[in-house]
Amino acid sequence: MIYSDKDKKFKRYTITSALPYANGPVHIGHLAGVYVPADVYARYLRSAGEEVLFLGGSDEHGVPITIKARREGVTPQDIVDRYHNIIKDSFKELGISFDIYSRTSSPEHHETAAAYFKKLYEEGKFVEKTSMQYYDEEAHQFLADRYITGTCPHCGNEHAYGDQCEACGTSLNATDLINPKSALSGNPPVMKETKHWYLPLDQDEPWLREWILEQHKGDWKTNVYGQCKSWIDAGLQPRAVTRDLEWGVKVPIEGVDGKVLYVWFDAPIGYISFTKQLKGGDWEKWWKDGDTKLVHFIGKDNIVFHCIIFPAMLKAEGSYILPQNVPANEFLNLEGDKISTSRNWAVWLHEYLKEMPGKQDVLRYTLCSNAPETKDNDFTWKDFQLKNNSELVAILGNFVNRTLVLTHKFFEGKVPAAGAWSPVEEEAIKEMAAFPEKIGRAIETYRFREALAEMMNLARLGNKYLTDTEPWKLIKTDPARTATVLNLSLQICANLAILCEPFLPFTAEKMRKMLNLDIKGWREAGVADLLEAGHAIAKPELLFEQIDDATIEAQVNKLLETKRQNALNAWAPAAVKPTVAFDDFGKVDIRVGTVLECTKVPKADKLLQFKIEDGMGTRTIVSGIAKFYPEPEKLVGMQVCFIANFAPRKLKGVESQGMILSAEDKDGRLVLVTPSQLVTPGCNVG
Ligand code: B3M
Ligand code: ZN
Repeated sequence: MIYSDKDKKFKRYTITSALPYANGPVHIGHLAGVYVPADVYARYLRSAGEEVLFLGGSDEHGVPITIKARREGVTPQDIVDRYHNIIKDSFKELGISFDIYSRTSSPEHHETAAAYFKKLYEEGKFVEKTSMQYYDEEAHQFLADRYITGTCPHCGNEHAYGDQCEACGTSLNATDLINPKSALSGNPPVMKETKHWYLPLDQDEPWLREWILEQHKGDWKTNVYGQCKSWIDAGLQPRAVTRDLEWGVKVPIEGVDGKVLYVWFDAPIGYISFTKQLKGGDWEKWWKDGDTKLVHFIGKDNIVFHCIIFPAMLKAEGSYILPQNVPANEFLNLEGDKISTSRNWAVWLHEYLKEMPGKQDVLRYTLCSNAPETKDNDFTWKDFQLKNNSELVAILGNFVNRTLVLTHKFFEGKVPAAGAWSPVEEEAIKEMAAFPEKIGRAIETYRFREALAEMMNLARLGNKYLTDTEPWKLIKTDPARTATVLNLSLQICANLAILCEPFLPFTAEKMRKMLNLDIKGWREAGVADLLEAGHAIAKPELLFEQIDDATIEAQVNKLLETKRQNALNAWAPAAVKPTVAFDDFGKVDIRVGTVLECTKVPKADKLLQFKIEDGMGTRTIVSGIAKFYPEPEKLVGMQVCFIANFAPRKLKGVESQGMILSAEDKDGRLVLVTPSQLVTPGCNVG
C-alpha cells in the first residue's frame, strides 16, 4: 500500500545514506540531515510491506583520513578502524535500521570499485589528460582535495578545499583556488606534470539537463533542484576521477602506480558493493531493474556528487537505474553556531548515548521535528527539553499511560468490550482512519517534520478524547460507557504503536509489549478493532521521563567549556604596537613598590585601592582588578611594579597616583607584574 502515485509502480526500494567519513564520530547534524529521515523512510516502507534495502557504511578513503593519520602518527587504517566501529555501534544503538552497514576499505569494495573503473576505462568513457597539478616539494606529494586549501573563487571563503568549497558547496578543481597553500607543509605549491582520467561531464550536460531539469522538475526538493540547475547552467566541466595518492582504491591500469580512484568516484560505488556483499547473486535487481526506486539521502554539500557525478557514472556504465529522488537536507546548527568537527562544536552521537541512556527516541523526535528540510535550522538543549517534556511526556506518554493504568484499575488489565459508539466515538474513529494516509503521504514525499506532527496529532486526539470523557469519573456512574471509552482509547494506543514506529522505534516496541500487540504493519492501522475485547494487556511503564534543568545545564556547560577551550586554542598574542623611540620609553618612570594596604573601593566593585611604599614615602594607586583578587588583603607585603609619573586622577572619589602593571593571560587570569626577588621600594624598572 503506497499512497503517492509516483511510488505506486515500484516493486522495491534501494535507500542509500551518505557514507560518513571514518575520520570522526557522527554528530546530530549528520543525524538530522541524513540518517534519521532515511531511517524513517525505510521503516515506514517496511511497515507498509514493501521490499526495502537500506544501505549504510563508512567512507574510509579520502584526504581527511590521511591528514588525520599523519597528524596522529598512525596509519589511515588505524583511523578508519577506530571510527568505523564507533560510528557503526552508535548508529545501531540509535535504531538506524541499516540492512547492512559496511565500509569502503573492505576488499569486496576495492574489487567492485576497481572493476567499475576498469570497465569504463576499457570502453573509453574517460578522457585521459596530462596536466600540471599542484605539488608540495617539501612533502614530495601532489596536493589534491583537502591537501590543498585556498580562497574559493565563487564566495571568497579562504578555507576552501581543492575539490570543494564547504561554504558555498561549489565543486572545485584545485587549480581554481586563489592563493593556494599546501595543507601538509603550509607552503605555496609548485606545479608538476601528471596524468589523470576524467569523467567528461561536459558531454553529459544534455541528458542531465533533460533528466533533472525536465523530468524531476517539481518532485525534487527546490533546494536540490536549484543547486543542480545552477551547476548545469554554469556549464559542467570534465572531472578528474583519479588522484596521486597512496590511500584508496588503486587505479587498475597496467603500469600505473601511486594513483588511486578519487574518493568521490569510489565512495558512491560503495552503495553497490555493499549490496553485493549483502545480496550476493541477487544484487542486480536492486540497481538495474526499472521496478526499483533508488533514493539517496544526503546533506546539501553532497548534492553535486549524487545528482550529477554519480548519475553520470551510472549512465556511463549503462546498465544501472538512476536515482528517482535525492531529498537532501540543509544543515543543522547547534546553539546558534555552525556544527564543526574541528572546533568540537557538536553533540556527538556516541557521547549522547552514554550521557542520556534510554533517550534514543527523544533525540530522534527532536531531530526529526527540527530537521533542516528546506533551510538550515538550529538545535538547542532547551528546545530538546521542551519537546521531551511538553510533547513526548505530556501528550503521547500521558495518553498511553492513563489509558493503560485505568484499564488495569477498572477492568483488570483486559480490553473491555465496547458498547455502541456514540457520535463522539464515531468522529474520533473517522479522524483516526485518515492518519495512516496523511502520515504515509508526508513520508513518501520526504516531509518528515509534517509526518511526525501528524503522528502526534493522533496522540493529541487520544489525549483530548480521554480528557473530555473523564473515564475516572464516569466509572462511578456509567461503567458500560467507561468500557467503551477505554476500549477506543486502547485502539488509539494500538494505532499509535504502529504509526509512531518509523520515528520512535524504541517507544513503539515498549507500546507493543505493554499492549501485547503482535507485529502489525501500516496497512492494518487506522481501524478501531486492533485489540479484541478480553485481550490482556501488560503492566504499563512510563514511555518518557521528564528531563530536568540540571540535565540540560550540564549539556550546555559542556558546550561552554568547549567554547572556552576553543578560545584558548585560538588565542595568539596581540600584534606588537608600532615602534616607539627609546627616548619616548625613557619618559615613562616605572618603579617597584611594596603593598602596605589593599582594600576594595566603596561602591565600585571593579576597583581596588592600594597603599604603596614607594621609597619616597607612600602613595595611593587605584586599579580595576578587584574581580581577580576577591581577598585583596592577601596582597599586603607583595612587591609590584607601577608607573610613577602618570598625572594623578580621581577614580570614584579616590585620587590615584600612578598605575600598577599586570598581565592578562589567555585564560582570562590577571596576574600582577612583580620582581623575581625582593628589592628596595622605589628602585627603577628599565
Ligand atoms: N563521505 C560524507 C561527506 O561529504 C561523504 C559522503 C559519501 S556518500 C557516497 O560528509
Ligand atoms: Zn565558496
